[in-house]
Formats: sequence, structure tokens, C-alpha cells
Amino acid sequence: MELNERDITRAIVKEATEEFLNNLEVDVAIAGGGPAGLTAAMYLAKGGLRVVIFERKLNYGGGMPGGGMLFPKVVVQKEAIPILRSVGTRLKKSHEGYYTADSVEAISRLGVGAMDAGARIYPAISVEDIVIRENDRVSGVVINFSVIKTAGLHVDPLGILSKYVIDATGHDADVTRTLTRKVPDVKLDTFNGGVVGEKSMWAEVGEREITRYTGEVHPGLFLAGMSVNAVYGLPRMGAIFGGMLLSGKKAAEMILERLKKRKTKK
Ligand code: 48F
Repeated sequence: MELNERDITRAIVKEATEEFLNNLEVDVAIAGGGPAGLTAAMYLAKGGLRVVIFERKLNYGGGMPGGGMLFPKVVVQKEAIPILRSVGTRLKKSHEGYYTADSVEAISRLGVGAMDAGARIYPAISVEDIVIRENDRVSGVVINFSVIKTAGLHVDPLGILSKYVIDATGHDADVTRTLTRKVPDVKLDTFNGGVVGEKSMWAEVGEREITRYTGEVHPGLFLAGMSVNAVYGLPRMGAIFGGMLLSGKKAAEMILERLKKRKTKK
């Protein structure tokens, strides 16, 4: 086969553009491709929904590949093991009775799991704002290439509509903080109506409470992963990752339930 630069370019631009045009209105837009966002995407897509992840960095993974202080292992409690096993991650029982996984393998397999299920991951695109509709309902995300902000360029973003948005941006809770900035009188479904801020490390409580508080924090906006702890003022937990996976799964199940109900109501 003769290689032609023009045809290579056309193949890339045409394929990418056609696919992007199919994702202008989705069921769920997820900000952040860390363990929570990827797990949520995998279960949502498995449930038949159209899902896109916008990830600020060039590679998905968030804080998982780095394991604990760059020791490339993560600890996972037994409740979350089926999630990792379902994507083929190998687990080892440690002497302490915990399960450990290779951090790079675990996140790679979660990403493949999400893509195999049908989710689309867009790298190096940041969610810089949200689309707001009647009654301040979050109805989509406003996106831009991450490098535009880094370069300090003034370039207007684009909007994507979605039935639900998941803030899976981790410790920053970036999307939820944007909501509180853009809609100053907003009352979130939290203890003080706003973003409380993540507390210091307490693995036991952080891991227990993250799944409990995973859910819709404002109409149209769900939290999954570390953003739950940041918004509700729960402790951080370090390199134990079961809570991130279980939180992503729970957010997906809640949205699937809502959209099923919406369909049956019609
Ligand atoms: O930080 P991150 O891994 O969040 P997570 O999925 O998992 C948290 C753990 O990694 C760890 C922990 C375990 O106990 O505490 O920290 O909740 O992934 C968040 C992803 O969101 C991206 C960011 O680059 C990262 O990959 N992100 C952050 N802000 C934006 C964003 C944004 N505005 N738009 C798009 N992506």
C-alpha cells in the first residue's frame, strides 16, 4: 500500500470529526478519567447509555498509576475486587490480609473496560464550565483543549449537552466548584449547602463514607470518587482505591435507575 500524507490526514480528521459530531448530545458526560470516572463510564456504557469522558491530561488514569508515593501498587478492599477482576486485573493477597494490584495494570484495564463497553475517552480536553438550564439544572459541559488554558490563549469553548454530568475530577471537585462560582446562590445537597473541602487522612472513615455520599449533589450533577470527599468534607484515604471504584459504580447505577424511570414514565 502506498502511503500518502493527505490521505492519512483525511482518515484521522474525518473519523474523529464524525465521531465527535455523534457525541454532541450524550446521556452522561464525565469530567475526569481517573479510577472513579472510568468505572462509572464502564457501568453506564454497559447499561446501554452513551457516555463520554473528558480528561484534562493527555493520559487517563488520574492518581491511580502513581500508586502510593510512586510505589506502583494500590490496595483494594474485598468489596471492590469483583470490579477489578471483571476487567482482568490480577490481585495478590498481602501478608496483612489486604488485596494489592499493580497500579498501572489496574488503571489500564479499567480504561480498556470502559472503552470496550462503548465509552469514549477524549484526552487533553478540560471541562471548564457547565451548561445550565431552567431551575439551574446542570445540562451539559463546556469544554476546551487543555493547552489553550496553559498557553493563556483567549479561545471560546464548545458545549456538549447531557442528561447527567458526573464530577469525577478528584480532589479538586472542579466541576462542582465551578457551579458554586457561576451560580453563587446555589444550594448543594451538602451539610452547608456548599463545597465543604476534603479533610485529612483517615482511611477507614473516608472509604466507608465515600460510597454513602456518592450521588446527585445538585439537579443533573453527580459526584463520584474523591470529589465526593472534597465536596462533603470527608477524610482522604491515600492509596486504597476500593472506594473510588465502588463510588463510580454506584453513581452509574443511580443514573441508570433514573434514566430507566424516565423512560418508563413516558
Ligand atoms: O484524581 P483522580 O484519580 O480522581 P478519582 O478518580 O480517584 C482519586 C484517587 O486517584 C486518589 C485517592 C485514592 O484514595 O485519593 O487521589 O476520584 O482523577 C481525576 C481526573 O480528573 C482530571 C484529572 O486530570 C484526573 O485525571 N480532571 C481534573 N479536573 C478536570 C479533569 C477538568 N476540569 N476537566 C477534565 N478533567
